[in-house]
Amino acid sequence: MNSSSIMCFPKLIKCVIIGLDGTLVNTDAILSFQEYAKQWDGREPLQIAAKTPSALPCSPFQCCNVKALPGANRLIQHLKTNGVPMVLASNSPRETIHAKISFHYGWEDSFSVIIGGDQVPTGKPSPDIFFEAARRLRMEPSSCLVIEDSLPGVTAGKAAEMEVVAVPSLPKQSHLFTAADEVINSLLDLRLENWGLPPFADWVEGTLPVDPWYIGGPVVKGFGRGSKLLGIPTANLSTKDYLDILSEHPAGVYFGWAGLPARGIFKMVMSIGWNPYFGNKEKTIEPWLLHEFTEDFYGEELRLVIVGYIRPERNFPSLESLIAKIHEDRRVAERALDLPMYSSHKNDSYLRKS
Ligand code: ADP
Ligand code: RBF
Ligand code: MG
Repeated sequence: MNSSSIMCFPKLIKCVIIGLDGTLVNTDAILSFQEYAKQWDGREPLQIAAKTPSALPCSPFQCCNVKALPGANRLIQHLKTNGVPMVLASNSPRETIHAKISFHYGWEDSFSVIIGGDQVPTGKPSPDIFFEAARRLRMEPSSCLVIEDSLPGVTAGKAAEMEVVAVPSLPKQSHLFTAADEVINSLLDLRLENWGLPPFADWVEGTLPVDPWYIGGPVVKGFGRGSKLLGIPTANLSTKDYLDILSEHPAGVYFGWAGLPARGIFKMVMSIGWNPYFGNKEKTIEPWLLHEFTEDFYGEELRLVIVGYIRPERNFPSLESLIAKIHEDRRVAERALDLPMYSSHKNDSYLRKS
């Protein structure tokens, strides 16, 4: 479903059912076997489901390392504050779910119901777990919104005749999720109002504040696609020193402050990701410094403080429409960075260090 049809026929969703591994927490880094299941293409449902590693118990060490995905805490807090019932529905055994979420303050109490794979006859992609969730909440399946990162989860949600938002946990997998009602890039892109639920109230003038994060290094050569010719030069940073931090943040368009020790501190808007329009194989970090420079500064140390998120990366029907959108991003970032909540970060000492 595209966003215009969502707008035309607003849904009346009353509760949200969420998966755990890959949707709320990042367990993929630990359970490499999960990669296999996540790439499941729907052709052998039950065989693959039987191998789904989230059904395996995890050791206490592994459970301690289960990190909340971007937007997970925000979503749980928001739904709780607004009194929207939430169910956690995972193929993991109930005990394992408990161990994993016990490290996340307030999660266990936020869910009206938690259902493990050991509490239903058959795990996802069977709809059993979602039927059980609706039954326990006394809701019609059509009033339930499922949020899932994997194909078995989406398949199960649709088999239960629920509305399903897919948030693929592996990059570049969106095209496989045709059964979902909507596919988003990360939980940051969830628009609850499209489903008749209370909207997030933390967007500020088209931007979403994020906990600041920091990257820096020498400016490297990019693809030399002539983005300068397009009027959009981007001072690329190497991704290889930042694989960990990049894996913690969704691809997308962000903004913040950029420091070049010899030149000063500048407003900055950037894309991080695979540039879908160009279909890159490698992730790139592409900051556009919002200042006219008279010369290049390849090799110079560039420091970035990233303070807000604007939108996911997208494909565009033409180069002109991509350029127009990037200019719109520029306007959004320029205006937002004058707000005290963002402008204060201009003084961060990280930007001045050489
Ligand atoms: P590349 O593909 O090598 O990154 P670009 O066409 O994106 O080439 O140009 C980027 C280079 O242009 C930067 O590395 C920097 O040296 C220079 N540059 C000049 N003005 C800017 C600006 N406002 N923002 C970013 N880079 C700029
Ligand atoms: N590339 C895309 O393919 N899709 C995008 O949505 C996109 N958004 C961008 C937003 C900003 C603010 C910037 C600076 C770049 C963006 N790009 C995007 C990357 C652009 O394609 C890239 O900088 C040029 O291709 C040069 O490599
Ligand atoms: Mg560049």
